[in-house]
Amino acid sequence: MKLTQAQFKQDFLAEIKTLYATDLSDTSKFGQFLALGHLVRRYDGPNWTHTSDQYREQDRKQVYYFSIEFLPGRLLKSNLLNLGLLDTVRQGLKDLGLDFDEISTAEPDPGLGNGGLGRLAACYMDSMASLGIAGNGNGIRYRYGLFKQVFMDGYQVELPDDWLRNGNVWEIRRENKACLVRFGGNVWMAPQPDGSLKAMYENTDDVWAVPYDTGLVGYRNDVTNTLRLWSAELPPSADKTGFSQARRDRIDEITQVLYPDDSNSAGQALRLRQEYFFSSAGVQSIVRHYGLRHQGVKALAKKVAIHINDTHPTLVIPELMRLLMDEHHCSWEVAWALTTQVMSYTNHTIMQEALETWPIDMFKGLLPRIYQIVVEIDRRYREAQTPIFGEDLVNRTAPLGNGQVRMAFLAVIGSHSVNGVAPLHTQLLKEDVLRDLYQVYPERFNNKTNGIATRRWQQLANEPLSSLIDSKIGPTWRRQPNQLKTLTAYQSDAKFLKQLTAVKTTNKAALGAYIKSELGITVRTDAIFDVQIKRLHAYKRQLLHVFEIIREYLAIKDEPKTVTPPRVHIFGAKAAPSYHYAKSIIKLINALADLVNHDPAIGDRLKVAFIPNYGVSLGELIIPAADVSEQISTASKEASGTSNMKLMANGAVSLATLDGANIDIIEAAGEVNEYSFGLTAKAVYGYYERGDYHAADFYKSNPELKRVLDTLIDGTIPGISTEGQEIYDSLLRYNDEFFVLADYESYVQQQKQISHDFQNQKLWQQKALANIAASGVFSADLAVARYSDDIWQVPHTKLLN
Ligand code: NTF
Repeated sequence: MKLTQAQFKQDFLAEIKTLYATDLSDTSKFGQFLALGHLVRRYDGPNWTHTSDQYREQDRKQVYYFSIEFLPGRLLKSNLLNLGLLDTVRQGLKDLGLDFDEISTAEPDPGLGNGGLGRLAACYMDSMASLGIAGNGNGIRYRYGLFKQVFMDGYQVELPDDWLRNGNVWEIRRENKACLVRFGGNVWMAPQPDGSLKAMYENTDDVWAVPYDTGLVGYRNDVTNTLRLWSAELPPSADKTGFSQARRDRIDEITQVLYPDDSNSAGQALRLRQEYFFSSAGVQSIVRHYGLRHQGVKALAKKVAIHINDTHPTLVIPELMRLLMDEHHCSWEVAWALTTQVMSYTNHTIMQEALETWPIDMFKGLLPRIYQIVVEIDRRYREAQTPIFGEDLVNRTAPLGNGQVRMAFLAVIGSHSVNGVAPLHTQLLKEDVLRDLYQVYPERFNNKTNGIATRRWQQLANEPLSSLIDSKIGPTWRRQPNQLKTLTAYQSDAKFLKQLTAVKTTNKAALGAYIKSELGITVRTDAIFDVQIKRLHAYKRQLLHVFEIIREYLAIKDEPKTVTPPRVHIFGAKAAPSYHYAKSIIKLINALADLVNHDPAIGDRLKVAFIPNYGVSLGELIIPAADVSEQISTASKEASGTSNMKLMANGAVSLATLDGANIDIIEAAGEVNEYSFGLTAKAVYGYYERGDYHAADFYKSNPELKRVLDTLIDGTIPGISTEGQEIYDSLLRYNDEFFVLADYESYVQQQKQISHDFQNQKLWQQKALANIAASGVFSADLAVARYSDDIWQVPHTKLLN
């Protein structure tokens, strides 16, 4: 949109007056942020209204992306960027004596996701808006986000993440769009005079689902889509009938807090209630919209695509069946045909414990009508498939089995498309995790490699790099990220490579200042910034990284005269509160950091910075400063990874196992520009099949590894007597489930190579540049365009290849 600086300043000052009845000088940073937020809402208002109107008038097919997590990050700066107002506002504020960055960082970070899954959902929403796709997000408005992480004595302590404390300037409460979600009670089908059956309910526990809408601004295209998050409240009828405090608590609980686990979904009834709550409310609002508009819902599949982001929203399948049959009088056959055409499902992990299942008794008690429908889906599936695939396979794959409702199976059976998130992951779904269902529905399986929103992860997070890129290849890449590949032409441009180093140094200084203020650690900007940022999980193997730090520490102590480039090892990771082992590793890292950072013999050659409370905003600070991107999961375990792509796009080289999308990154940037190591997925599966992995052999045969491991229990690292022993035992007594010891040697080899190569800055920056140039293929825009073409069948702005 067009806005002059003068107009902006006038609007901003007026907004301050309206909101606070005082002068600018009397307002806080947060107050200024809020005023800006209101202003942006006003500037974007016409686009948002216009977009919704257009979708309705043109009767466009719409995508509804259902996800139990969304991690959008701060919105002020990204909305300004996308509206094309960032420079005007920044300059205008400067004229008023204000600093935009200080104001924008006063915005709280919505902590409404655990990690990759939620952030991916946010990146895809951004891309849908930017590609002009009629896309809607559907999720939960958690009162409290994932916990705020602090360290006390090196241990993780979880504090409430009260992100809504000061309200949320971006959302609109739309009570007129609320709907009722029913739990429990009894249900029966009563014959009607016209011969149909009507679902009758009694003694249900009713919850009022109230939507809060947030505008998702597309990149300079006048499109603003909607993210709809549902909040659980007492139904208005409670005013008349009265209610108990217990009932109110039971309702409040549903949207009170985000479940803090990602890969382990413990079978808790509350989680199931959350899942049905937002699935039901979302599907009800879709059907209401189309039911009203089309006088019936027969055309639904032409107008609606519902995407199931991991298994959590799988109940959209029986819920849509329920609405079509019970409220819109469709036959089972018609309802089922519509449902499977509308639904598509993405799987995000092969970790067995994350394939959600619910005990039938719990499920039946909470969702009696939905259970009846699942029983019928199960019955029909068995009836249709047993003659073809035999009883054994059908028993293994039916929605109901072993006393459980199996959500992933239900999702596959009720969708027309099932995708994994990187080629290796999709292959493993076909060969292992969902092998049997792949026999039944081979045509449904496809791969959609993940992508990242380059606007946030390059343009917003790394302005110095973005300007440098503009100066070389012009700004087209900002809309067409694939154009970054034209940067390859500058591989031998010595001046440009130096400028890249300078950009990196600037970003390292910014991160260094944060590390200094938060942790009191001084880091050198000429050090290698070696970064591992992701949830703390055994399979992600932060432990392997720890072993390298111990090795480096011992090496400096042994041979203080040997010259190696200084290193800063940077971690960001939250552990699920109930994940004891992961928390022990946090303690280990902090204890090691204490030892290393304070050892005068080490000086500034080696530093360890575990930055607490990692999230989107910290990612924006850390990623642009990284030299090395640690992507070191046990091959086969990381479905894709997305921090690998963000780090690559900011010129970090990957130190990576052949896992998830690492494989594709290595292929895209070229093997010589990354550092790969370790067992392949095939080798890991080989160990499983033969059952001949003996971790102790590696310990016995490698004296350096033995020495490193022994520091866990010999007092070298103070303060970890129980944690050290526990970790040591996990490796040697319980045989190292994630093959840390098997990969140690090749990992260390590559770390040494990195130290060697980093000293040749020209060579290093060539690798960095190769990564940036190849990163465009991992843009979320391209990924979302593929979903649109292959799965959702909706039009979008064309992208260059
Ligand atoms: C995560 N899965 C995977 O662990 C990552 O590899 C992947 O990049 C992201 O999804 C996005 O696809 C989950 O968070 C979950 F919940 F499935 F475990």
